Amino acid sequence: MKIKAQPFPYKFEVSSTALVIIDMQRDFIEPGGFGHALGNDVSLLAGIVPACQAVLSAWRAAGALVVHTRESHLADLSDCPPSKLNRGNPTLRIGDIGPMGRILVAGEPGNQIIAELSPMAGDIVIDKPGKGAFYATPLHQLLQQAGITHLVFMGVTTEVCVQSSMREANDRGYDCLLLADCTESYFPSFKTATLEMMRAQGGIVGWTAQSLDLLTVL
Ligand code: TIU
Repeated sequence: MKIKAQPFPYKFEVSSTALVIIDMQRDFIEPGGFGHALGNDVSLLAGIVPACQAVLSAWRAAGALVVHTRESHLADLSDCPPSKLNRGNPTLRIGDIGPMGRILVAGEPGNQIIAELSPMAGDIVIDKPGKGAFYATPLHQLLQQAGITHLVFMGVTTEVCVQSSMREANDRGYDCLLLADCTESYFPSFKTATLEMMRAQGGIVGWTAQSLDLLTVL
């Protein structure tokens, strides 16, 4: 298959491509979570949910692999380095009790993927302690076992976990496509800059496309 993309058309086969949905968790999208505690206006992020749902549903119908990630830490925070725990001046720190349970801790209500994009049996779900999806996770090994060479990315936030994950994937040899209308940032200018820098220099990190261009071929 070939779809319209920047900086040039993106070619892939569904059998060797995974849809990677980064951190579409209540902790980032709903008030009272980690994103909110960091001082961000979280309302912007919910806007991409319908487009993400449309892609997820078409991707499932095509029978292709789906990966979800969650930024989450163990209850004892042994996988959260002091640099991450103490950075900045949030109202609630990682591990503190907020309105949706303990902030960014695995298993807490706020740490769950939003209901609209819930994982299903057969999906891969990765809990990751870092911003990138490959750091301290079995993701690369699982993708290799599944014969995956191409990754289509959606999720939040564009310049933090999505960008880190896509860069890690690119360095591991995956051809990566980011769906521009299925990713969002708390800072619109950062989203724009990230999309531009990923596809610059002949696709130095990968490609960007609109979800409709993918839906058309699916
Ligand atoms: N703060 C921010 O923009 N993002 C994160 O902390 N994590 C993710 O992007 N998932």
